[in-house]
Amino acid sequence: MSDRCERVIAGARLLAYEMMARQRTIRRQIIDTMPRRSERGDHWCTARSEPGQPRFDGAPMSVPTAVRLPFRFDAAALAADAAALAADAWEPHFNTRQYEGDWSGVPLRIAAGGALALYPDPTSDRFEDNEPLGRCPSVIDALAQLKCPVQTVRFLRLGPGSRIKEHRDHRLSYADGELRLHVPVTTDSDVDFRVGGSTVTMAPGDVWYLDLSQSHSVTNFGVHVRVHLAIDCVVNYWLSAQLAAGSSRQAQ
Ligand SMILES: O=C(O)CCC(=O)C(=O)O
Repeated sequence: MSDRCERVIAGARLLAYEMMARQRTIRRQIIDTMPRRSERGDHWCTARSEPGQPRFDGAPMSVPTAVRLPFRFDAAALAADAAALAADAWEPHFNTRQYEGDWSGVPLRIAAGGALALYPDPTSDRFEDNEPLGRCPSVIDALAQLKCPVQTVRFLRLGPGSRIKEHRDHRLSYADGELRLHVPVTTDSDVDFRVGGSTVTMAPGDVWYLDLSQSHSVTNFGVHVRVHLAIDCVVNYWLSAQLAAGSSRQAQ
Protein backbone atom coordinates (compact mmCIF):
# COMPACT_ATOMS: atom_id res chain seq x y z
CA MET A 1 0.00 0.00 0.00
CA SER A 2 1.35 3.47 -0.88
CA ASP A 3 2.29 6.05 1.78
CA ARG A 4 -0.55 8.28 0.59
CA CYS A 5 -3.10 5.46 0.96
CA GLU A 6 -1.83 4.66 4.45
CA ARG A 7 -2.07 8.34 5.44
CA VAL A 8 -5.65 8.58 4.10
CA ILE A 9 -6.66 5.39 5.97
CA ALA A 10 -5.00 6.62 9.20
CA GLY A 11 -6.78 9.99 8.81
CA ALA A 12 -10.15 8.28 8.23
CA ARG A 13 -9.61 6.05 11.29
CA LEU A 14 -8.78 9.07 13.44
CA LEU A 15 -11.84 10.94 12.19
CA ALA A 16 -14.06 7.92 12.86
CA TYR A 17 -12.55 7.62 16.34
CA GLU A 18 -13.16 11.31 17.09
CA MET A 19 -16.80 10.88 16.02
CA MET A 20 -17.18 7.73 18.13
CA ALA A 21 -15.60 9.50 21.12
CA ARG A 22 -18.09 12.36 20.78
CA GLN A 23 -20.99 9.91 20.46
CA ARG A 24 -19.63 7.94 23.41
CA THR A 25 -19.56 11.04 25.63
CA ILE A 26 -23.21 11.74 24.81
CA ARG A 27 -24.17 8.08 25.34
CA ARG A 28 -22.31 7.95 28.65
CA GLN A 29 -24.22 11.00 29.83
CA ILE A 30 -27.44 9.13 28.96
CA ILE A 31 -26.25 5.82 30.47
CA ASP A 32 -25.15 7.53 33.67
CA THR A 33 -28.73 8.61 34.24
CA MET A 34 -29.95 4.99 33.84
CA PRO A 35 -30.09 2.46 36.71
CA ARG A 36 -27.34 -0.15 36.72
CA ARG A 37 -28.13 -3.75 35.78
CA SER A 38 -27.94 -4.61 39.49
CA GLU A 39 -30.34 -1.80 40.40
CA ARG A 40 -32.83 -2.82 37.72
CA GLY A 41 -33.41 -6.09 39.50
CA ASP A 42 -32.19 -8.35 36.67
CA HIS A 43 -28.90 -8.82 38.44
CA TRP A 44 -27.10 -12.14 38.24
CA CYS A 45 -26.97 -12.61 42.01
CA THR A 46 -30.43 -14.03 42.42
CA ALA A 47 -31.33 -16.27 45.32
CA ARG A 48 -31.22 -19.41 43.24
CA SER A 49 -29.34 -22.55 43.90
CA GLU A 50 -28.37 -25.08 41.25
CA PRO A 51 -27.13 -28.58 42.05
CA GLY A 52 -23.43 -28.54 42.83
CA GLN A 53 -23.11 -24.77 42.49
CA PRO A 54 -22.57 -22.14 45.14
CA ARG A 55 -25.56 -20.12 46.19
CA PHE A 56 -25.42 -16.35 46.24
CA ASP A 57 -28.52 -15.58 48.29
CA GLY A 58 -29.31 -12.46 46.34
CA ALA A 59 -26.42 -10.45 47.78
CA PRO A 60 -23.91 -9.08 45.28
CA MET A 61 -20.54 -10.80 45.78
CA SER A 62 -17.56 -8.66 46.41
CA VAL A 63 -15.04 -9.58 43.74
CA PRO A 64 -11.32 -8.75 43.95
CA THR A 65 -9.63 -6.60 41.31
CA ALA A 66 -8.01 -9.60 39.59
CA VAL A 67 -9.26 -13.19 39.70
CA ARG A 68 -7.83 -16.24 37.90
CA LEU A 69 -10.77 -18.42 36.89
CA PRO A 70 -10.69 -22.14 37.70
CA PHE A 71 -10.25 -23.29 34.10
CA ARG A 72 -7.68 -22.71 31.36
CA PHE A 73 -7.53 -22.47 27.59
CA ASP A 74 -4.98 -24.09 25.30
CA ALA A 75 -2.50 -21.21 24.83
CA ALA A 76 -0.45 -23.01 22.13
CA ALA A 77 -3.58 -23.65 20.05
CA LEU A 78 -4.72 -20.03 20.47
CA ALA A 79 -1.24 -18.85 19.49
CA ALA A 80 -1.43 -21.01 16.35
CA ASP A 81 -4.77 -19.33 15.44
CA ALA A 82 -3.25 -15.88 15.96
CA ALA A 83 -0.11 -16.74 14.00
CA ALA A 84 -2.13 -18.05 11.05
CA LEU A 85 -3.99 -14.76 10.60
CA ALA A 86 -2.78 -12.59 7.73
CA ALA A 87 -0.68 -9.56 8.67
CA ASP A 88 -3.41 -7.19 7.45
CA ALA A 89 -5.98 -8.76 9.80
CA TRP A 90 -4.26 -6.82 12.62
CA GLU A 91 -5.65 -3.31 12.92
CA PRO A 92 -3.81 -0.59 14.83
CA HIS A 93 -5.80 0.26 17.96
CA PHE A 94 -8.14 3.16 17.16
CA ASN A 95 -7.31 5.06 20.35
CA THR A 96 -3.98 6.42 19.18
CA ARG A 97 -3.67 8.77 22.18
CA GLN A 98 -3.77 5.87 24.61
CA TYR A 99 -0.58 4.07 23.63
CA GLU A 100 2.98 4.34 22.40
CA GLY A 101 4.48 1.85 19.95
CA ASP A 102 2.53 -1.07 18.43
CA TRP A 103 -0.88 -1.91 19.92
CA SER A 104 -3.09 -3.65 17.44
CA GLY A 105 -5.85 -6.20 17.36
CA VAL A 106 -7.99 -8.57 15.35
CA PRO A 107 -11.74 -8.09 15.92
CA LEU A 108 -13.19 -11.60 16.18
CA ARG A 109 -16.64 -10.77 17.49
CA ILE A 110 -17.94 -7.22 17.23
CA ALA A 111 -20.73 -4.80 18.08
CA ALA A 112 -23.18 -4.94 15.17
CA GLY A 113 -23.23 -1.86 12.97
CA GLY A 114 -20.22 -0.23 14.65
CA ALA A 115 -17.90 1.97 12.56
CA LEU A 116 -14.79 0.59 14.24
CA ALA A 117 -14.63 -3.18 14.56
CA LEU A 118 -12.15 -3.08 17.48
CA TYR A 119 -14.36 -0.74 19.50
CA PRO A 120 -16.36 -2.73 22.09
CA ASP A 121 -19.22 -0.22 22.11
CA PRO A 122 -20.63 -0.42 25.67
CA THR A 123 -24.00 0.89 24.48
CA SER A 124 -24.52 -1.77 21.82
CA ASP A 125 -26.88 -4.63 22.49
CA ARG A 126 -26.28 -6.59 19.26
CA PHE A 127 -23.09 -8.49 18.58
CA GLU A 128 -21.97 -10.68 15.70
CA ASP A 129 -19.07 -12.93 14.78
CA ASN A 130 -16.53 -11.22 12.55
CA GLU A 131 -15.03 -12.95 9.54
CA PRO A 132 -11.56 -13.75 11.05
CA LEU A 133 -13.23 -15.78 13.82
CA GLY A 134 -14.07 -18.42 11.20
CA ARG A 135 -10.32 -18.92 10.75
CA CYS A 136 -9.69 -19.42 14.48
CA PRO A 137 -10.97 -22.90 15.45
CA SER A 138 -9.26 -22.81 18.86
CA VAL A 139 -10.85 -19.48 19.76
CA ILE A 140 -14.23 -20.97 18.79
CA ASP A 141 -13.52 -24.00 21.06
CA ALA A 142 -12.47 -21.69 23.90
CA LEU A 143 -15.58 -19.51 23.60
CA ALA A 144 -17.77 -22.63 23.63
CA GLN A 145 -16.54 -23.25 27.20
CA LEU A 146 -18.03 -19.96 28.41
CA LYS A 147 -21.59 -20.47 29.61
CA CYS A 148 -22.40 -16.78 29.68
CA PRO A 149 -23.35 -14.27 26.98
CA VAL A 150 -20.25 -13.19 25.04
CA GLN A 151 -20.37 -9.72 23.52
CA THR A 152 -17.09 -8.81 21.81
CA VAL A 153 -13.85 -10.77 21.38
CA ARG A 154 -10.47 -9.71 20.01
CA PHE A 155 -6.83 -10.67 19.87
CA LEU A 156 -4.74 -7.79 21.22
CA ARG A 157 -1.07 -7.51 20.35
CA LEU A 158 1.41 -5.31 22.17
CA GLY A 159 4.79 -5.04 20.47
CA PRO A 160 8.16 -5.06 22.24
CA GLY A 161 8.86 -1.71 23.92
CA SER A 162 5.20 -0.64 23.55
CA ARG A 163 3.04 0.82 26.29
CA ILE A 164 -0.69 1.21 26.88
CA LYS A 165 -1.03 4.29 29.04
CA GLU A 166 -2.94 4.32 32.29
CA HIS A 167 -6.69 4.57 31.71
CA ARG A 168 -10.04 3.25 32.99
CA ASP A 169 -12.75 1.52 30.99
CA HIS A 170 -16.13 2.87 31.86
CA ARG A 171 -18.35 0.37 33.67
CA LEU A 172 -16.36 -2.72 32.78
CA SER A 173 -16.38 -4.68 36.04
CA TYR A 174 -18.27 -7.41 37.85
CA ALA A 175 -20.25 -4.79 39.77
CA ASP A 176 -21.39 -3.30 36.46
CA GLY A 177 -22.66 -6.64 35.14
CA GLU A 178 -20.37 -6.56 32.09
CA LEU A 179 -16.74 -7.50 32.36
CA ARG A 180 -13.65 -8.37 30.35
CA LEU A 181 -11.73 -11.63 30.58
CA HIS A 182 -8.06 -11.53 29.55
CA VAL A 183 -6.35 -14.70 28.32
CA PRO A 184 -2.60 -14.37 27.76
CA VAL A 185 -1.73 -16.20 24.53
CA THR A 186 1.94 -15.32 24.18
CA THR A 187 3.51 -13.42 27.04
CA ASP A 188 6.48 -13.42 29.39
CA SER A 189 7.74 -11.92 32.62
CA ASP A 190 8.83 -8.73 30.83
CA VAL A 191 5.20 -7.68 30.41
CA ASP A 192 3.97 -5.48 33.24
CA PHE A 193 0.15 -5.46 33.42
CA ARG A 194 -1.00 -3.17 36.24
CA VAL A 195 -4.53 -2.87 37.53
CA GLY A 196 -5.42 -0.55 40.39
CA GLY A 197 -1.72 0.17 40.95
CA SER A 198 -0.65 -3.49 41.30
CA THR A 199 1.01 -5.82 38.82
CA VAL A 200 -1.03 -8.88 37.84
CA THR A 201 1.18 -11.73 36.65
CA MET A 202 -0.70 -13.86 34.13
CA ALA A 203 0.57 -17.06 32.51
CA PRO A 204 -0.33 -18.20 28.97
CA GLY A 205 -3.67 -20.02 28.92
CA ASP A 206 -4.88 -18.58 32.24
CA VAL A 207 -8.29 -16.93 32.13
CA TRP A 208 -8.37 -13.73 34.19
CA TYR A 209 -11.10 -11.41 35.28
CA LEU A 210 -9.69 -7.90 35.68
CA ASP A 211 -11.63 -4.96 37.05
CA LEU A 212 -10.84 -2.58 34.21
CA SER A 213 -13.04 0.16 35.61
CA GLN A 214 -9.98 0.74 37.83
CA SER A 215 -6.99 2.48 36.32
CA HIS A 216 -4.77 0.08 34.39
CA SER A 217 -1.77 0.16 32.07
CA VAL A 218 0.39 -2.37 30.24
CA THR A 219 4.06 -2.11 29.27
CA ASN A 220 5.94 -4.67 27.23
CA PHE A 221 9.53 -4.23 28.41
CA GLY A 222 10.56 -7.40 26.55
CA VAL A 223 11.73 -8.25 23.08
CA HIS A 224 8.80 -10.50 22.12
CA VAL A 225 5.33 -9.65 20.95
CA ARG A 226 2.67 -10.10 23.61
CA VAL A 227 -0.76 -11.37 22.49
CA HIS A 228 -3.89 -11.60 24.65
CA LEU A 229 -7.39 -12.80 23.84
CA ALA A 230 -9.84 -10.30 25.35
CA ILE A 231 -13.44 -11.42 25.83
CA ASP A 232 -16.24 -9.11 26.97
CA CYS A 233 -19.02 -11.00 28.74
CA VAL A 234 -22.28 -10.39 30.52
CA VAL A 235 -22.22 -11.62 34.10
CA ASN A 236 -24.64 -14.44 34.83
CA TYR A 237 -24.97 -17.10 37.48
CA TRP A 238 -22.37 -19.37 35.84
CA LEU A 239 -19.77 -16.59 35.60
CA SER A 240 -20.43 -15.55 39.20
CA ALA A 241 -19.80 -19.14 40.27
CA GLN A 242 -16.51 -19.25 38.31
CA LEU A 243 -15.38 -16.04 39.98
CA ALA A 244 -16.31 -17.40 43.39
CA ALA A 245 -14.25 -20.54 42.68
CA GLY A 246 -11.29 -18.62 41.20
CA SER A 247 -8.21 -17.41 42.97
CA SER A 248 -7.23 -13.82 43.43
CA ARG A 249 -3.68 -12.69 43.34
CA GLN A 250 -2.31 -9.91 45.43
CA ALA A 251 -0.04 -7.21 44.12
CA GLN A 252 3.54 -8.18 43.42
O1 LIG B 1 -3.71 -5.77 27.15
C1 LIG B 1 -4.26 -5.14 26.27
O2 LIG B 1 -3.92 -5.21 25.08
C2 LIG B 1 -5.40 -4.20 26.60
C3 LIG B 1 -5.52 -3.93 28.04
C4 LIG B 1 -6.59 -2.91 28.27
O3 LIG B 1 -6.33 -1.74 28.38
C5 LIG B 1 -7.98 -3.36 28.34
O4 LIG B 1 -8.31 -4.52 28.13
O5 LIG B 1 -8.82 -2.47 28.62
